[in-house]
Amino acid sequence: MDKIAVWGFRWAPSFAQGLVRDLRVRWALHEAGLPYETRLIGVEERTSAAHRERHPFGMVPVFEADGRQLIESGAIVYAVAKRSAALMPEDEAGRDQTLAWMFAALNTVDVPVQDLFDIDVLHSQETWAQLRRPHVVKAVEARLGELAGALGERDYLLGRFTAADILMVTVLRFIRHTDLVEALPTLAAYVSRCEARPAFRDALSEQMAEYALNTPAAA
Ligand SMILES: N[C@@H](CCC(=O)N[C@@H](CS)C(=O)NCC(=O)O)C(=O)O
Repeated sequence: MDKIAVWGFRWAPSFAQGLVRDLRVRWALHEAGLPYETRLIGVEERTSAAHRERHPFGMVPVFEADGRQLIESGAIVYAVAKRSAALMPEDEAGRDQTLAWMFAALNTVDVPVQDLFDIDVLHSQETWAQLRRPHVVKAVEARLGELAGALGERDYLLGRFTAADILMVTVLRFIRHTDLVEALPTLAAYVSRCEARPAFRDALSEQMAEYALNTPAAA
């Protein structure tokens, strides 16, 4: 992969800092040892014609490598992982398992996690949110219990670190405002283990440094 660029937001409010999904792309690139440039846009630019051309839903991240652009953080992390043994085993069975757990992160764990994030962080004052919260907490607890069971005593989802861990951990970070992960010691240790990786720390500190540099005067 040559000339890699990642689109993210120039700045994000504190509740979103460290969650914006270009983080998972940056993390994958650091793990793979692939240098990249960032292209930062203002939140207001996401609906501009220029950005819509890059991303039909007006979101970040967008990824560009070798002159080709890609949307969807899961697909982007997969595209990087396909090219790096650091992110995915080279045998077919290992690749299939990595992809399965990438889908599990984004399609099975993320759904209740995002429900809870919406309730607690985006809509906490709404009556519907307060009414719905107990049901969603139960759904998240059940899913996290199952995830902890599947992880068992392994260090990473597939034993060795893969792209699936990048997606799972960046999904779980969306409920960092709760103690639901901490309630499951093996899962909490897994998240800490992944977040202690130099590639994660580099990716996060780069994203945070850009936000710090671009903090609006009124924030
Ligand atoms: N499924 C998409 C979701 C991307 C997404 O939700 N991006 C957020 C930032 S983390 C965004 O751009 N939000 C702006 C908006 O929804 O208008 C992916 O994983 O790339």
